[in-house]
Amino acid sequence: MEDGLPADVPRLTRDRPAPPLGVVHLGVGAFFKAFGAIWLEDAMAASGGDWGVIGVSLRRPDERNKLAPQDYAYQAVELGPEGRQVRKVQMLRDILVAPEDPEAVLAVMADPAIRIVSLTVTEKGYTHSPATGRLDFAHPDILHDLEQPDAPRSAVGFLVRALDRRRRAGVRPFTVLCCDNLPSNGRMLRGLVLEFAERVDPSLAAWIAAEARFPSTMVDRIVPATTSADIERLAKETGLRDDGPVFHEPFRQWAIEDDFVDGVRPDFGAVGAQLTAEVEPFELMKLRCLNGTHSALAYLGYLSGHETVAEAVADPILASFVQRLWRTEILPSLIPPGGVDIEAYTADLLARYRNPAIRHRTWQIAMDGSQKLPQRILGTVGDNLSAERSVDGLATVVAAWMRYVGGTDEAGRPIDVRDPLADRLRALSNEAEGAEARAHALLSVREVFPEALAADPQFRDPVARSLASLETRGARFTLEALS
Ligand code: CS2
Repeated sequence: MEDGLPADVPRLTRDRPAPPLGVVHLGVGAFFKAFGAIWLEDAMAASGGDWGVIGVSLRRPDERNKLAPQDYAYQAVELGPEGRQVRKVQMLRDILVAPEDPEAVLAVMADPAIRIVSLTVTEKGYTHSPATGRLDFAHPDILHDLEQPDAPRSAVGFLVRALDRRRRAGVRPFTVLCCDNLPSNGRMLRGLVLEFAERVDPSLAAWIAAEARFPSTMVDRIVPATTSADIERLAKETGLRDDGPVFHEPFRQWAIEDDFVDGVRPDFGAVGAQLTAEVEPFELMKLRCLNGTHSALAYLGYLSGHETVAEAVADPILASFVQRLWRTEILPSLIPPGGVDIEAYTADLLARYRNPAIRHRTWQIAMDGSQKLPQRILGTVGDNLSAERSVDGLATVVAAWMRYVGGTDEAGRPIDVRDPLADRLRALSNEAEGAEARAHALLSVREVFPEALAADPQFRDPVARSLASLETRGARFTLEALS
């Protein structure tokens, strides 16, 4: 067999039916399966409610194809430093593949039983400009969705058209629960939905603005992509075939703005989620401390020849660089949420990165950098420049991203750069003569760098200097010279 499992290994099955429907989740993938689905299952076990999930894949059928033969049950494996714990998750009732049947997706989103539509569609799934947070009306999916009311492709298109159906049918709107790593994610998504709805029908936009709810959230759990080796090993341990398991760290944190349509929501608070009036301090802390250093380790770790985050932080040069970033550039930019000991928070992050059971590839985190840099790195840079603090470390991260998207590693091997702007970034990088011109060419990409930031010599010069050093002397030497 292709995956190396003997044909007679029995398949994982359900031991109970999925709960009655309450949620549609857009973007079923490893993160939702290891995070949202588990919180929902725990909240129902604690306090009841009908929160069964219909998953939607907006692009590919893979997840449905893996889970359908096992009736949408799968295992979630917690990888602690001291061992593994396997749990069966049984919240999914079905997975719809949007391009196969967009009408079925709209119909279920319009069903009055659905009270929440949650999303993990990754940064690029919001069809917005990462630098401005506004909807990209030139995006092909948005152009398509404005023309085709009954067959959307984008998450924003589905949300607006489904809300429109509910309004026409006299049904209350659902709560839109954004679970991606974007700043003020609910508020931002509300803005995108309203921009689109305004083009469709201003009275629809007014109804959504008044009646729908878009709580912001901070989500946190490290969930690397599942590999076929993970699947085989699990089958050997359990004696069961499961084509869709997920592997995750023990840690989880979910801070949610407590603002749901008619106050109706699962009892997340009973199982440890933080329901608060203000999520922004949690989001900024997590995006800048965790995702910011994750991206730093992704680019500088990859260029230094490290395959995983755990390997990268085992390299003393990278570990001290990350600690320096926190101490001198990231923490000074933050006002931590009340009661949080930020030093302890970053010490815990380092311990999480070191977890030897987690193989989180630097290449995976390096993906889609053009969509990630603004909220992970550039916001911090902007705050530090306003306060006249140094940005040398973060400028080195930006330069490492530039070095990476050029598409060739330090040994001259090609890098498989995955990014919606990959072709343009590579062309800009290759056409420029010399590191300074290359840095300036990439700083002109307006989806990523706002004009004022790109023009500021306090940022532009260290970026160009670091890129020159990365190109001539390499990542490890550049970091050593910084400290
Ligand atoms: C990572 C995140 O892939 C990435 O870009 O930085 O997925 C990270 O693992 C999660 O946000 C942790 O909560």
